[in-house]
Amino acid sequence: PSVAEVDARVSVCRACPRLVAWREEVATTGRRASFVEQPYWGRPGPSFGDPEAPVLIVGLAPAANGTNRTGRMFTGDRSGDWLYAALFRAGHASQPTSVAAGDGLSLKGIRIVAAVRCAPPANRPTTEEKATCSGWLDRDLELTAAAPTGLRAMLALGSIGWDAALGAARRLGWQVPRPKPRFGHGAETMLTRPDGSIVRLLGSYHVSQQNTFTGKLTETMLDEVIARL
Ligand code: DU
Ligand code: SF4
Repeated sequence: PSVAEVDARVSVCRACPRLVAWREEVATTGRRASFVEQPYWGRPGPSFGDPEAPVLIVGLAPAANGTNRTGRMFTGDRSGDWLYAALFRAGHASQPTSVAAGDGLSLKGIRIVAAVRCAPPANRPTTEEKATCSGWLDRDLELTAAAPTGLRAMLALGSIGWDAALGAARRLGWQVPRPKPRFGHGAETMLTRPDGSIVRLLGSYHVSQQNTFTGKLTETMLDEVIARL
């Protein structure tokens, strides 16, 4: 399949009963007051960005009133404000803001995916939900790696993204260093594909308000790790 086909298929996935119920509840009766007049997407979030990107950014999961509302990765929430502003500073995004589909935003050289594609209650997917959704991430890595440009690097936002990227690499038969590389801000490891090509995996603290409001993740810290991609 192509990237577009995988995106189309993931956008109608209903494999996780708890997440299907939550994403649809938030989208109907549970809308945030400030968005109550808006239609909500209420489905899984497909990948977004350059379909032939050499770099993938691996997030955690859609935000209930962000991607679950707008249908686009990191769009319409504070995490996205941080991420896209940084991608714009680095020259990868056509504009610093990501408001909604149709706002003119495009990414160059970067595609954004996530460990889990449906908004989880309290932003916490279960172990089973992470395992169920992992097949979609496998396809993203596989397709990107097989594209003419190839996959050169991944940036995992947070430890769930990091573990998901390592899991996908293992399932695809890529060599992952042992012991398992540890997540941290600025962590880096190298994954080796069966043809010998190298995919770098970098880690960054997640761009969630928990980290950006408290100063655990600063703009400089994020810019530095994006520059290394
Ligand atoms: O229509 P399309 O060119 O296949 O683009 C689909 C979707 O992907 C669009 O919302 C922009 C985004 N995109 C991008 O961000 N960067 C690219 O290089 C190509 C497409
Ligand atoms: Fe499907 Fe993933 Fe959503 Fe589960 S989290 S329903 S596997 S898209």
